[in-house]
Amino acid sequence: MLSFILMFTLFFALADSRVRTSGRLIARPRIEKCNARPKHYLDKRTGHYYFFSGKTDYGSYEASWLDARNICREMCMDLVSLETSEENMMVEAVIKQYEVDDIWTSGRLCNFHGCDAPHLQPKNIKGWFWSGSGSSIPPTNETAPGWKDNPWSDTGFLSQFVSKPVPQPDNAEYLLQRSGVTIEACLSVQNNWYSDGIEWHDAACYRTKQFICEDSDVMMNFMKKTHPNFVLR
Ligand SMILES: [Ca+2]
Ligand SMILES: [Ca+2]
Repeated sequence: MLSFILMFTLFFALADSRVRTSGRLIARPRIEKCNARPKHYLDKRTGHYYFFSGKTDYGSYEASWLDARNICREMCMDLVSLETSEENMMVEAVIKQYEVDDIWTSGRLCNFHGCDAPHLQPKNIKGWFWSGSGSSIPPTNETAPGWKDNPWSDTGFLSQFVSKPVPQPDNAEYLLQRSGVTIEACLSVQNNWYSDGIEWHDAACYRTKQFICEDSDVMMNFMKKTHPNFVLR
């Protein structure tokens, strides 16, 4: 159901470039950018290429979550969706190798119109999904099948205020300063901010980070439909 809602939303977003999220445009893919996209890593099982922004002309540039998504989407990609522990290990290796503080993934809290379905409750546990692929993220308080442990950090910013660790997602920024933009609705992979290693954290989407893009089947299919002679390289 969630993926249907997402596909539906995406269809109209693509069909009408005036559709806005968070007050800004959703970018359409562009042929020349798709074919010139950087290819740093390949997942042989899916044929998906990935790139890390810090290894490109973007250098140390950091983008908000939506801006980072749009950069990826213009290249027939999207922010990385970590459906498998292999992909997660690849991201961990990149963060380690380049000593990155944190990166954006496509992970998103379903906290907008159409997210009231019972199977998405409670939202902080069952309401997360990969906006890049449309698939849901396993419950945040469990270790998913095929994973060696739960990738969400078991601690974070709020832990200092109470006597026990407060696991992620904790919506900390919103709890400390309630406003429309401080909701921690986007998923970043952070490098040892709380002596917790390289782990998943919910973070406010306006914050700027480096990012990893992954080939998007949705973007590529859109290009094939709208440009029948398009051959992606
Ligand atoms: Ca993926
Ligand atoms: Ca958090």
